[in-house]
Amino acid sequence: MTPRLHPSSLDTLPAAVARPAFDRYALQPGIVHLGIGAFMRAHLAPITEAALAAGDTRFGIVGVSLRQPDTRDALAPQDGLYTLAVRDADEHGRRRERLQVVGAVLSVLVAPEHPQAVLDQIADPATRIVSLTVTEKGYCLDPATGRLRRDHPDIAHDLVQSADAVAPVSAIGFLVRGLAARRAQGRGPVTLLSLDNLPANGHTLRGAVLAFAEAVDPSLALWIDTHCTFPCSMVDRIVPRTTDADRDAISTALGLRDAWPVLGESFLDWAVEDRFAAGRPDWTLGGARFVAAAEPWEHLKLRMVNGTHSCIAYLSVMAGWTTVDMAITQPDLRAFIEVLMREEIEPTLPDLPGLDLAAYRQSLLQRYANPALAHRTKQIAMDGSQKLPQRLLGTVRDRLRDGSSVARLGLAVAAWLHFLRGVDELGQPYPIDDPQAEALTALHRATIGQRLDREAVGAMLGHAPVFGDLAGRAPLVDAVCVALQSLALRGVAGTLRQWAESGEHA
Ligand code: CS2
Repeated sequence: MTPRLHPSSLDTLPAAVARPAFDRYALQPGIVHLGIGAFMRAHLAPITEAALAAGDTRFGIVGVSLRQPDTRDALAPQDGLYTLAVRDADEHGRRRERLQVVGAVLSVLVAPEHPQAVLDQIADPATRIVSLTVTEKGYCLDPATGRLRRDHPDIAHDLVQSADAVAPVSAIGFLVRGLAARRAQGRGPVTLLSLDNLPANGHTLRGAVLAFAEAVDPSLALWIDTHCTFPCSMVDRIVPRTTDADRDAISTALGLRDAWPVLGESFLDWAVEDRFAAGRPDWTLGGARFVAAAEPWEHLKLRMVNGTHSCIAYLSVMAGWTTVDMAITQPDLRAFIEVLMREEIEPTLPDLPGLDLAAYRQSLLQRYANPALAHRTKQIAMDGSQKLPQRLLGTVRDRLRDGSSVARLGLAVAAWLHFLRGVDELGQPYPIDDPQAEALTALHRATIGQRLDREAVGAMLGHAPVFGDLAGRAPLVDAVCVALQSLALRGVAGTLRQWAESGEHA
């Protein structure tokens, strides 16, 4: 049997595999990370690794899983070690892979099993940063307004907990209860760092944390506001879900069994505001950038990368294109996405001195075409209700404000609505993986599932938790209605063909 990846087996790795270049046992646990999934393990951890390798021992990472024990179960026998496989393709489409064993993660806590251990870790004097990748829905916000939903079941549960019997379930609940313990124990300041795809993610996190704290104890909210910082940041790296075939192939390449390696493209951009209450690693050593304001970069990335990603995902799931690279090799889809960026998204972007948007657009199309990633379109399609507002609807709002066309954005929104019918164009059913799935499916069935007219589309767009003030905006209703009718009549490929033939791509 292949031996397990473990600190004691590192010497047997092939020479080409990078490995921790520091004494892991000398590290302090300076970062507590909530939501230790593949995304974080493919950016924050390897970027921090570079600073640890340069001799900063303050920032070992304690990961927290808020729900499942699976990451802990995979990583504990490996003493926290795992492999990052950075995958690209050469000009012939052949996969190129660089393997790195990452040692920055010291341990993984499973919150439902040991909630007190998570709170203690947040309160620990060694903790300087609490970071989060809990996905959009993990913040329990109203997607349309970005405010904390006090009626969200997890938040409602965490708010009624009494101080002496605390077992929160939400990320916000853990943060605030952990900070309360920090204050009670007289510990110092700490930085709360969101790494999720949310607009102004630091401000959004701050708003949610303070709203929760205010409801528990206004003096705690004041303490948090005085002792904590919430830098905004933008992270960009495509991280497809690891498959069993990836596990096997990477384990074979290592000569050691890794139960949960992670994958990523070679592209990596992390722009983070330099506002840290208790120090931070020199993340520039791992390729990060410190910026005065991350918001313009978030704007760029959410609209260009995530907006087009979601558009590709919904069209592709319907058409049966299973991966992003497969989708983007369809000439009509590629042309549509390119023009969507150029004509409807880019004009809404803030000024980013030094950024060549045309080059950014081309490099993005190239990243999507990376065949070594095999990024599943269904993975991106999940949680649309939480993603659409910041990815597509902000762009729609900006364009409607100055009377510009939203025809292509309308097709992107229509693609999501079309996808909500739960069956692709080949007749294959699929589940809608979305916290609002039930309400959305019911609304779909009662409206556009019956007939595709302006009234039905208007009713669908009246779903306030997603569309907010866009409900009833005639130009959007019109654009979505035309696009939905075309998708129903011609299908995805036929609709994209028509766009191409109409000459609008010129
Ligand atoms: C994707 C993102 O799954 C999704 O919704 O759009 O995870 C995307 O791959 C990353 O944000 C890229 O930086």
